[in-house]
Amino acid sequence: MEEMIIMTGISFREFVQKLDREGKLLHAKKKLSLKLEVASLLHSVEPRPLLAEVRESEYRIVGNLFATKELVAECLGCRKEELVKRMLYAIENPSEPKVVERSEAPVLENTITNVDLTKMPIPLHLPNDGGPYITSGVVIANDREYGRNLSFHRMMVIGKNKVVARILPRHLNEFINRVEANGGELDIAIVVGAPINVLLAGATSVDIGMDEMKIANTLMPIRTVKLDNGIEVPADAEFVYEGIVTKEEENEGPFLDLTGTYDIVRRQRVIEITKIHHRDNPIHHVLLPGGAEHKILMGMPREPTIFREVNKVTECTGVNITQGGCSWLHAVVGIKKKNENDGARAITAAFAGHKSLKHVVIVDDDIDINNMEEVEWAIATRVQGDRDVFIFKDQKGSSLDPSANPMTLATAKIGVDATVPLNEKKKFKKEGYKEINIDEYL
Ligand SMILES: Cc1cc2nc3c(=O)[nH]c(=O)nc-3n(C[C@H](O)[C@H](O)[C@H](O)COP(=O)(O)O)c2cc1C
Ligand SMILES: [Mn+2]
Repeated sequence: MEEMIIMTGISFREFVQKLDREGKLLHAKKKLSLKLEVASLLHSVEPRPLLAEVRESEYRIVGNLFATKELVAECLGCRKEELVKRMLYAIENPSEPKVVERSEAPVLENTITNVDLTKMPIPLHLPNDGGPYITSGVVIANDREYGRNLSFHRMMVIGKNKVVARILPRHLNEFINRVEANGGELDIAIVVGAPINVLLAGATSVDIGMDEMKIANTLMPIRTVKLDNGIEVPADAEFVYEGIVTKEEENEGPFLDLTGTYDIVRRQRVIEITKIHHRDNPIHHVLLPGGAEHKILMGMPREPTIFREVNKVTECTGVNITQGGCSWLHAVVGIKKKNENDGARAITAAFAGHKSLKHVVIVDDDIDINNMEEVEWAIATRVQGDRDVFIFKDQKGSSLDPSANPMTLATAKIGVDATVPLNEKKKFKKEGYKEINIDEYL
């Protein structure tokens, strides 16, 4: 594959300004309340990006900034169709970001040491939510052996300098356990208003010990700056919260998540926020829970990992994590079938490429994986249930799936092989009528 290197990355702020120049950024004409109004307006204008001032904070908010793949592609300076390959290239070719001096880092233009989260533009999204939530925060943490890790964690504000964070048993959780086993506490930095490469890398699942910031840097070059706690953060971010993961636990939730249904309340770790750094005139990034932007950031980074696994067993032509499947539970995978069992092998590989995937449909490359009517047509005309549907019982599923067991995550998974048997290609060809100029006839 050809090398894909761009020299300069675009910061969160520069992208907001670019969209504004192009007339693609909506401006709310009056100040919004953080209580429900911000969320309601973001929802109403989806997927158009919106900038607004808020009543309860001096800082502005922006949302729906990356609510479509087109917006993501525009920010990365590529075509929508190139995104999966761009991300795969970044995963396979991580590179070291440039570290700059503090004086060169806009994010350090201002530092608040007397933290008061009630003054921050953190919205209450729905009346039944457990509290206001930071939704766009990418947590950066260091481990002595594993190095750096990036991951998203929603955070519910529970005090002036305290949040309770949803931390699934993945890498950050492992870092916490490791430092606590040695009697320490984990320092973290939470980035809000992170550039698109950091957002995508933060949502990418790679092996522990792989530094997602290096993936971000290959996706688009980034400058970082070192904080007092030793953590390097994007130098051009809007906000960075410094924090410590305490041993205290509190109720986290209820929270309306990706699926549009309520996630349960759980005992989760409390994070103490010790400092807030921000650029001049900063903009807080709001990721509307269950909204289009949330879906894009969740689903997109799973497409390259599925692509990679499927490509190991047969030629993969594309992956679509579908919006209707909450951009998490469903995928359509295109293959160039060469062996009769390629469809079945692709199903197993797709599940390996995204552990939370529940249903997957494999199609031939004559089907447009982004057109769900075509995918359904393939299921309708090419599938025999007793031959092509594979059911896997008692699998580990997603904590976001309300139909899975919320404690054990037990779920069934289904793979549908909607590809055509190799020797019957002709029978399944989609025939078309001849194009005609109707003006000659009517
Ligand atoms: C918008 C968004 C919100 C997320 N919220 C959470 C969360 O609250 N808790 C969590 O554990 N993972 C959350 N994730 C998923 C993790 O970021 C993702 O699984 C990541 O790969 C974990 O990093 P790790 O592989 O380094 O552990 C979220 C992802 C996105 C894109
Ligand atoms: Mn990781």
